[in-house]
Amino acid sequence: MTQNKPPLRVGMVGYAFMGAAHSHAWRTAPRFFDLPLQPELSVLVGRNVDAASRAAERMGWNETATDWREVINRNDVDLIDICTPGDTHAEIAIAALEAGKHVLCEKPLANSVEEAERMAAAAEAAAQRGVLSMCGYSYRRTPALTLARELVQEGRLGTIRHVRAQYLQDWLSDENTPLTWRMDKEKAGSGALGDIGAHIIDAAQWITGSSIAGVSALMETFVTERPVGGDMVGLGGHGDASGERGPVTVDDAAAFTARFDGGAIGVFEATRFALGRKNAIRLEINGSTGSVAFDFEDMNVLEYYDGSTDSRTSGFRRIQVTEPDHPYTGHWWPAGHGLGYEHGFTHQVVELVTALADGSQPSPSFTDALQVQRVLAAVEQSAAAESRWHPVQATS
Ligand code: SOE
Repeated sequence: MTQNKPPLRVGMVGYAFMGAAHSHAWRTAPRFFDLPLQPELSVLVGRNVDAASRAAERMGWNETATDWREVINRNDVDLIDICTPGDTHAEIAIAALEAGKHVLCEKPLANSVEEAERMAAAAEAAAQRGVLSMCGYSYRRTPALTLARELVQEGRLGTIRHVRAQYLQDWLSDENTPLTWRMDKEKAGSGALGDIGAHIIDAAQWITGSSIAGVSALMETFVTERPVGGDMVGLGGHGDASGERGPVTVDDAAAFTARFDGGAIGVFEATRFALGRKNAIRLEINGSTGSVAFDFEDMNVLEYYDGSTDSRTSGFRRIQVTEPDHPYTGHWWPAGHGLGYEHGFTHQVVELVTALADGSQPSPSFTDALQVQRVLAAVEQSAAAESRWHPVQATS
């Protein structure tokens, strides 16, 4: 462990899938990056004492607590890491900021624009007191996507014309996969749209440097009832033996077109029913002088088309984003050895800790995440209105 560095004492609320990923990141970042602060896994917060203690033991936390309200007021905690379902983000984040704690909040920021606006306002007020915050859109920290943003910023793609973005999972394809909090609008805010659509909205806006200015959308819930009794992680599992089924109150899939403020047009798709696609985040961005293409299921590669080369030698190049001078990768393994899903969370910690030490605004900020929340709301409004939907008359 590195000595003589100011500690960053973390209190994390929640310990399911995201809690495990964040814990890994807090443990690992100081071992591979020379951080200005030394993260300490101080307190894991969970309502169930026994389960939280087992999780703390497994994930490397020093102690546990059952009430986040007590932890945000401790003077031996510096940052609150929120890894809970979206219905608790606003209450915890605003209280923590007002208590003077930095905040890392999982995505999406909130379950509504109203909540997100309150969170962004609290974050701006807290920043005036040197209390900073970040929203956990961790896919930005995938080296290949960071490289894509660098290429856009360097002008290598020219004027951006098209954004093609998909986030494809299939863990709900089986109609007997049981209900969990992710299928409950009260807990999750929305389904595929907010859970995974938010990621591609954030990534597309961040890479292009343009914001979505308007959408036309449709959303679908293919399976409207499921067995009760799913597990907390919410990615599958088996229902209880009762045979009882309950309502799905969120979308299974969303698709929308978008206009960007820079003039580009976009096509977005987020679904949990793309049978065979496990965690396929696919982005293709076409510009006037170049294109990039990415698939998270091949996450160490960025495809790049350089429009400036002559037609005899042109074509998409597969860039192995593992060289020492690629984003983040020089801190890990020699070229060609590759990184995984968890590295994005570690890079997220690196960016956050560096910003906190500098006193600079971490990115994405709560205001950045509010913009994503506004796109989510626009998609839901458009899908509900179906105002510009033109039915096509059947021929038979
Ligand atoms: C479930 O769809 C999920 O766990 C998302 O909530 C995460 O944000 C994504 O990284 C993996 O899939």
